[in-house]
Amino acid sequence: MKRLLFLLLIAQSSFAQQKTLVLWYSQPAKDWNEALPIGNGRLGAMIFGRAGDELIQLNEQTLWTGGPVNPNPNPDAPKYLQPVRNALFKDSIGQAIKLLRKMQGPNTEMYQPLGDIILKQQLNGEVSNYYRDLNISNATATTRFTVNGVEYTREMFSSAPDQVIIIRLKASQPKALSFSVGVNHELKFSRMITSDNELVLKGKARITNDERRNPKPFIYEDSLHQDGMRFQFRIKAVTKDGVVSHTDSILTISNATEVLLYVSAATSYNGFDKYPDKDGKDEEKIAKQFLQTSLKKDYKQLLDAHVKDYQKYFNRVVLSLTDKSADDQPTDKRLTDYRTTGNDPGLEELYFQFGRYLLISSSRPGGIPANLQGIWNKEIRPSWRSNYTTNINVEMNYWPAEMCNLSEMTEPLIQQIKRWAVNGKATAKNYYNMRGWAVHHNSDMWAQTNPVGEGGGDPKWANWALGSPWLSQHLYEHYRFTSDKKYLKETAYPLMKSAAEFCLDWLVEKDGVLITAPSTSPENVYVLPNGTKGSVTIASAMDMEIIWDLFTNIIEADSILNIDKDFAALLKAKRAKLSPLKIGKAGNLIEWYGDWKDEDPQHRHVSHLFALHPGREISPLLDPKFADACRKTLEVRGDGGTGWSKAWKINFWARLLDGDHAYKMYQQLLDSSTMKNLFDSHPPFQIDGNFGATSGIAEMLLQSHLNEIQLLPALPSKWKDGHVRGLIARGAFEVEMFWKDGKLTKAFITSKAGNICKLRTNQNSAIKDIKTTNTTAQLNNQTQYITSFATVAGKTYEVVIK
Ligand code: FUC
Repeated sequence: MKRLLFLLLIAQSSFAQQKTLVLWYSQPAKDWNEALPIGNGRLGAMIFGRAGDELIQLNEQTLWTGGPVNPNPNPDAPKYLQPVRNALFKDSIGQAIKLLRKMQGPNTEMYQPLGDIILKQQLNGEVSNYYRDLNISNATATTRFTVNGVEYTREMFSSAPDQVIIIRLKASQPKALSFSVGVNHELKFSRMITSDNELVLKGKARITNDERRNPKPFIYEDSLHQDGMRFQFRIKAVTKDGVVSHTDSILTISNATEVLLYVSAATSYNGFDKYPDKDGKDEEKIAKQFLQTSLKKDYKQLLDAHVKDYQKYFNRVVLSLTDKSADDQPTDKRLTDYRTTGNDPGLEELYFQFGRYLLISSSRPGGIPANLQGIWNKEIRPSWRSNYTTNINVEMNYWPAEMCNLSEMTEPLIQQIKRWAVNGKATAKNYYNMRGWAVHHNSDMWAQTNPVGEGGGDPKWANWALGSPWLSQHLYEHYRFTSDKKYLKETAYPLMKSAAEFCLDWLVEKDGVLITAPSTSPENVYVLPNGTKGSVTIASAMDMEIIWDLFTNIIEADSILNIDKDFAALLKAKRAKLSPLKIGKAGNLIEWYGDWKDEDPQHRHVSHLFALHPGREISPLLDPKFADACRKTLEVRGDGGTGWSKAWKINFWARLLDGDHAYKMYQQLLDSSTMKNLFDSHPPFQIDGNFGATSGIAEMLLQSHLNEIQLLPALPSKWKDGHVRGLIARGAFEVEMFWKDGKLTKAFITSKAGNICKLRTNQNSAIKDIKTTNTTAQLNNQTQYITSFATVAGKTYEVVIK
């Protein structure tokens, strides 16, 4: 039996270098799913890397159709709530669905592309030595090729400090570079060259995306209300030795050795409650300003500032699963090989870090949250509007943020939650005559909160009403990871309390327990014993679990803040009365109010396992009975599903402490739900799966949801030796771990807030022989914890294991 010796030492962690992590290809992108994404949170681009006819597709995060929401689009809605409940209590499911449709409102708006840049380069000969990459260690993309003995190089990045996209084109021989720059868009736009030789594209988003009511031609203006969002981007070419000329809408650069293209962009977005046209910002002024300021800097200054800014975030986490990476092979080949060999730990590291890259590139403080596609979308009618789906997808986007040391990137979500709380208060009042704030399953940049569907949506998604308690989990998690009490008191708590007020009003008592009605288990369908199929019911397990989670977080928050004893006591009483979780005949966790069958037993949503992840109500360490029921549920659900579904299953299995099954799900994701550019595929591209997988990998290595730090809780046997640095545990601890032959060999814990540290390793059977040299360390429970000890903020503690 291994003896574990815990030494409380103040020690320096070994600062292993970040690896150079690169996605690279030996041919240009054939389509968008092979193009490579760059972004600074606000400005994104997909780079195709074509030699003679380059396409760079642009996005700006705030370019959406529509404008501020109508807070009361369906004044009749409240009158249907009681009849819906009556119908549900009588098992008249069809009637309940009919009535629920009458409680729906407008659909959300859509995220829009900013436009295209087309670079046409004169190439007098065959292209050879072709190479393109995305280096996620410094967030730059390069395309390189040779024609007639001249090597051409294009480097691109999207700078957060300077708020511009920079493209540098170079030739290896003097004056061998000649190309034109054009722009294009599918929406209404104009293009021009200014007197300063700036190429400008100006456009307008549609005022409504409602294709049924407003078929083509698109509606850009609405004389009664408002006009659509204005947008523009501007391109300036700077060259020392080339000649810049132009037609009326194309820039031409001739005989240059090196050219810098500065690209700036802005929209008139001025906040979720301002009309984007009449009350909009002066997008021209903003775009010009970004351009003018960056034009004062040369390439090196811009690049240095960009890399420094990016690496400040990216380099915080290092993951090493192998010394030998197959990075001499192109990424698409590695992916194909992986599908047959199942063996490329370097690719597994790359994909994990790619999720962190995508979050840094699509969610920056001051912006709005990463949407269904982050910030990368080329369609004017994107799938699912490229909006926010709150019954899993937008939350999944933010699962890795805190654990993977990108806490700042949650700021856009927290700000958006404040907006949801504003609109959601109107929705709770106007739709249900209830307190607090309500968010339904679909939303957008304008923070829409009403049930969507326009009377025709299926209530199994459209009428799901528990967005506010789920989103509130992120408010509290931000506190749990940072220990920022001021934030908890001033920002999180009031929003959480208001969400709880909605839940209190939403709950109804039936047969001595508190239930929800209407209720769905997104977006699944049950089959009653008599064969009746339905999606709407009462008290789905997920509803109960989400409400349990919020109430528990508030009770815990109150024990920290000590400001709201009565409310905490009320929630304790209500929590005790919530319709309980049940285990079914097949040993599974029951999804519905009754032990009913699923129409599709392999349905992609596994909503009723919310309590296992991202919740904390069920754990093998708390009650193996319920954990076993979750395992059974997952076995029946199977290992398939869409990209995000597989990603969620990595997290579930990790929380069940089954590293090998978690790893199996990771392999499945790379096998069948990953595109050549490593974007997650639903299909089509959905970024949630990328983020969910990054979170799942972190959960395999470190867990802390039970207010203790579990080191390597679900390490797969395949990852025999490894090292990870920079993961964050709740309680504000930064963790570094080394392992060999599947056993933890050493760890460093840096305390950021001076909290008590409780530790558990993955060899949890052998905790008999604890020795500690530190007198303040206290052993809580020999069979449960290795140890628990007081820490000092800013100090690093070394865990020595013999
Ligand atoms: C939910 C999921 C779908 C898709 C959509 C964006 O409705 O059920 O699979 O991910 O969100």
